[in-house]
Amino acid sequence: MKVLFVAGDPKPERWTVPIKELLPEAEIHVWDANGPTVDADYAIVWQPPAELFEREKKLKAVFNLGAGIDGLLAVPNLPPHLPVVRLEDAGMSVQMAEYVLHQLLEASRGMETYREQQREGIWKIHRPIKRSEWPVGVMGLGHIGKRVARTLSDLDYRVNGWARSEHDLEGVTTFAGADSLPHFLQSTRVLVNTLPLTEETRDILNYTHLSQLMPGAVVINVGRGEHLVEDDLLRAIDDSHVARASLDVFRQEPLPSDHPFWQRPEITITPHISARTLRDATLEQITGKIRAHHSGQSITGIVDTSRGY
Ligand code: OXD
Repeated sequence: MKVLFVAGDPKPERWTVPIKELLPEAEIHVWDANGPTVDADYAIVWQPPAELFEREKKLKAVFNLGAGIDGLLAVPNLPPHLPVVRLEDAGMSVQMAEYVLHQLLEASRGMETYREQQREGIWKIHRPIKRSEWPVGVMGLGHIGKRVARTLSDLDYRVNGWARSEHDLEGVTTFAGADSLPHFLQSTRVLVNTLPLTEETRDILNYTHLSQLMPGAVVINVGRGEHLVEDDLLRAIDDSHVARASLDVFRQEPLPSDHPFWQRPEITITPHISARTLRDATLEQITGKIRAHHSGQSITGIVDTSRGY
């Protein structure tokens, strides 16, 4: 069996050495744009070049080194029937839950105010949090969205969840489909986006939707930059409808240094770190699936490419 590693890591041996340890029966190759065709059986990829699919015609499946497969599905020449396998959790959802909780607490516990007071040497206690004033709405109820929703609901926040299809989640009020979106938004003050990027969800965080949130809204985007209409967020902040936003993903990454978001005190920017790919857990999962697939067993995480996730 031949496995091809295709990710722009300047030190690919950080990946290929553990892959070989986990899959000693395989021949491991690193993608070389100028090198020969490998005739690989499996490719492990992150944002691969289009030439991969022009050259490697014997692939039996392609494994994505991330949860979001929008980048991979956008590659021209991706053969329509090639199974695409996304990363399933592999330590990501717990990181996402931590990130969202941190951003929520910054707002709901007024942490910035206490930091400002410290700078001025002021000891002043503000009124305690009323959880009823901070209903959270999680968009997307996959592995990540569910973990976020469960974490916040365990801390007694009121949590709504919205997804394309029906979900049943203890402690979470769930909404399904486009018709229920207004009701979901109107019941939500802290909007957390964990949706996959598809043609249906692109631009979903737009002014029409943001302005339906409860007043003093907080927007936490850990999905994709293309979910958010950037000017619409600035407009909703200028209207004082959205009080703050925590953004981990952007239409252009790295975020250009002259982007208006940098100058806005209401916006917290992080450089796409809300959930890092954890190498050990990721490779254990992917190599386990390669071995299973190679021996004819069924595997989970195969993307429905017509649905886009
Ligand atoms: C992912 C990401 O999709 O890191 O996993 O963005």
